Amino acid sequence: MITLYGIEWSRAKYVLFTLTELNLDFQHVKINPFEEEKNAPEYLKLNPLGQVPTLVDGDFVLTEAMAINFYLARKYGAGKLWVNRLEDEALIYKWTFFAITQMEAACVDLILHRKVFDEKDRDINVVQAAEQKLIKPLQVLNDYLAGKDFLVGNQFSVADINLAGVLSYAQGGKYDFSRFGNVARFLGAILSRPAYKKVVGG
Ligand SMILES: N[C@@H](CCC(=O)N[C@@H](CS)C(=O)NCC(=O)O)C(=O)O
Repeated sequence: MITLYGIEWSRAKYVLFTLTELNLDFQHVKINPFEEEKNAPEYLKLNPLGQVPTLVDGDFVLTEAMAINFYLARKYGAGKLWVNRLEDEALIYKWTFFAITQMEAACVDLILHRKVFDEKDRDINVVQAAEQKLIKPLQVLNDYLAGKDFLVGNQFSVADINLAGVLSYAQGGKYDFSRFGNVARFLGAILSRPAYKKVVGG
């Protein structure tokens, strides 16, 4: 039995995207990270940081969204979301770490300060700094995606889920991707997949 904790607009969405692509049966406990339920003693036993997402698969408990996605893709997604060559596996790690270390914080800032927070709590300086921070990695990504539909091995993989999931926060934060045409094309294609639309209710 698989259980996933975390509401769909949180980072749990990366994992929900993977679970849905793999057509796995799972129980979804929609913990809202802005509510105190994240600090309930029973939940803190699973995730001592009081954060989402958390995956429970049988008696195995795993936190950290990207680690969860690697685990699910390897365990249930051979030939679908995982790859065979060691070099391609390394590229899955590379693009996932690129997404979370170079871009995720800025993407989250954009959606918080352009959409989620009340108007009075939004900070234009944070928005501008986030937009600035994204330029270099998006240029690198844009160059890499020239002539490519997917990040790794010419096939859809968990790397596409992870990186597009991160950029979905910038998209939700009204980031204008038009000057990064390859990224815009890639993002449009990955976030149009039926599994993603099912997760976000589109
Ligand atoms: N590195 C963690 C970050 C998890 C995280 O920060 N989740 C947010 C929601 S998107 C959260 O639970 N925030 C509540 C808090 O930090 O108290 C992961 O990727 O799983």
